[in-house]
Amino acid sequence: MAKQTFETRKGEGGETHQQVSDDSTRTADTARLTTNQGIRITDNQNSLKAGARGPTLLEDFVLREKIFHFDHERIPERIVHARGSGAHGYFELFESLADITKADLFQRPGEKTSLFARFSTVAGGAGSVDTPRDVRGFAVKFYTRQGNWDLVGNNIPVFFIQDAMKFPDLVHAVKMESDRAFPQAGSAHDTFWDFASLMPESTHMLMWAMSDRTLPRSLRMMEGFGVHTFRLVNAEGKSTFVKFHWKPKLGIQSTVWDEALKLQAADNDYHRRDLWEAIAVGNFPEWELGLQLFDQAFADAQPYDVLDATKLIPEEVIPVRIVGRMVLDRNPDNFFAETEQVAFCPANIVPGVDFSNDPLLQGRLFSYLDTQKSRLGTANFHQIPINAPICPVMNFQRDGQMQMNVPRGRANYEPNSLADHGEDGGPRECPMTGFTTSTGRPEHEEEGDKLRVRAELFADHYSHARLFWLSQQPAEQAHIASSFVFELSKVQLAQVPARMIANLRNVDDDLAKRVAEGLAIALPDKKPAAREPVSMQPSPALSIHTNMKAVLTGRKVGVLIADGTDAAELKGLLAEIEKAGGSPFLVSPRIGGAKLSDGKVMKVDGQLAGSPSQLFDAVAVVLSNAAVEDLAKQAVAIQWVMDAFGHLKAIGSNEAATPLLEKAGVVPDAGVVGLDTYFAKAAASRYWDREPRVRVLA
Ligand code: HDE
Repeated sequence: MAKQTFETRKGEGGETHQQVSDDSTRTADTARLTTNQGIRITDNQNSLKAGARGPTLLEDFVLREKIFHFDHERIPERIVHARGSGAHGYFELFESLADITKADLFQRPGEKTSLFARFSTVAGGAGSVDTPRDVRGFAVKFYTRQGNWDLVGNNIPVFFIQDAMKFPDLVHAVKMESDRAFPQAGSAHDTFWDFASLMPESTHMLMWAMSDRTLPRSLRMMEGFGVHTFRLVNAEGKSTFVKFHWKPKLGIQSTVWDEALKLQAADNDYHRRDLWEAIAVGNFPEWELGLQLFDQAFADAQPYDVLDATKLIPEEVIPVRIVGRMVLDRNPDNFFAETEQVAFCPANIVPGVDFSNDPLLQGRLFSYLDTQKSRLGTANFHQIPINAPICPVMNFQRDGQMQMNVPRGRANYEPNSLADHGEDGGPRECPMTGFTTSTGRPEHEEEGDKLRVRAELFADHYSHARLFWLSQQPAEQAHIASSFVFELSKVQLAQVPARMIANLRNVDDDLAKRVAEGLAIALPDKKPAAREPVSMQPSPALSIHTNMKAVLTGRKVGVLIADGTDAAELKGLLAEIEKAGGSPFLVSPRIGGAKLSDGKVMKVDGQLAGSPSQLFDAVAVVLSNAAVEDLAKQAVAIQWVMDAFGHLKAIGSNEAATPLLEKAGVVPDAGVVGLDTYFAKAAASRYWDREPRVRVLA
């Protein structure tokens, strides 16, 4: 960065002025403060007044412009997905998909396409916390040579509702209640469960929402899904149905509920910081793109409708074919200009990809364009750098607020014959390479009366919810049942919990009983199902625990040290953690560091009181006898170890630390280890077997 050339002086009232020297040859133009009109500013500390103590003058255009711009800094936040974090990166293709799609980005193996990805919570406002129980948005904008393609998905492969008609109701119900404006960012309240319990089609999604999927450990450790069935279309016009999947390279991982709650206190920006820091140090987050491909015959043979966004296709039935990877390798330069102004739109699609008739998707095709106009204020939002395609944008659309282009000539219509006179006649239709809508089924099969109805198979509300439940490990099932209990315990409308449990009896009676017992209410009668559920083979791919990777890569280990910590022991431990791909984070009672056994002061990354163990994937306690005597009396140190144990993390410690572990109630198990080389291996896992010993679950 260029060296700043300014001098500091005090003004008449003692205020600080940082001023460039008068010597214009020494100071670059860009180092000089100006108004938005480019007028250089002499004083950025004082408004223009009539006399030193007189009233401020309306004439002060510098002040007025500065405050005017500031007053308008905020734009309407997104009605859903308001809180998000984004990053730049690229997509790299592994194999040519020319046989199934003509989309340019899927043609040449090894080719990279730049992209911008944004992850978000759904219900909370832009300033809400990162770790509520909530679905996460997973939106990717590919800047392809054929224009922008937006894959605007979630971290859950299904959705709450089947028809776009119900989206405003769903969102009104889940967001803060309209009279009291709380809760800010969670679904554990009356209106959400009132609505959900009256909408049996939401049951499958509720199972996911109540699972640990909604408590991701990191944005880098969650899966992404396109949710709807889309189509890929090849050069011959042949179309294949597709479901899009993103698989995280670090594996899928979640936190436990108590940990997620405490993370809200520990760091409101937990996910945002984690993503930013990983990219900043070069640990680039990565996902593989996978496709589930199937044809009309497969679709017709299923007991569910592939156009119903509350259903999924088990990976064991149609395997996910990995075709490329997404790497996020650059943080935004400016949060507002990029992450806030990025305008995703499922209707942004390129030749070779096409929509299906999913009625939820069809509604989305309208909504996003409309919402961007209200958020960004102009029909020219596509010209903002983060939204601008990298290929030429050529058409006869003109004018509008904030028009950035200066089109030349008279050709703002076609057909025209201006070229006959040597004028630029503008662009023309391109039937060979332009976007063509796939015809799908033969026309006679698609035709029908105009009907406001749901398709028959959409009435199966429970088969997939049951499939999900039966595909979970026992610990995961206990988490789901307990989340239902927690959320419904916050509901004050007396009729709602029983109505919800009556629905759950269609999923699994054991689940329904556990929730009823957890709430201490009588088991209600089963709600009659609109269509009898069918049984499906459990799908292990749906379980987080089955698919977690026991690796330390991308994970953080909190290491508690204090004065007197053995220098050699600490050095060995840090080396082991780093060798295993983890990042050690040193914590001590004082941020200045700890004086180790060799007399040297070790700088640390965090103060004990400000770095609770929720922030780490595993912890190590390396103390001296003298230090442990003091720490074993301090609630903050005891809580640090106790929470790590309660959150089922590995705890490594040296012998001197034992009194602190005992005070924290740590009981030996496979995750409680010494500081030898085994610690790094132990730190890569969570200890689910410990859970019944630390909390009662439903
Ligand atoms: Fe969205 N959704 N949505 N949604 N959605 C928005 O667009 C909408 C749905 C999703 O990081 C809004 O720019 C309707 C499903 C993501 O900027 C809005 C329906 C899925 C994001 C909107 C749905 C999503 C949004 C709000 C039902 C998963 C954030 C602000 C028909 C496949 C994108 C905005 C970002 C954002 C409408 C349902 C994902 C209002 C009408 C299903 C990831 O246009």
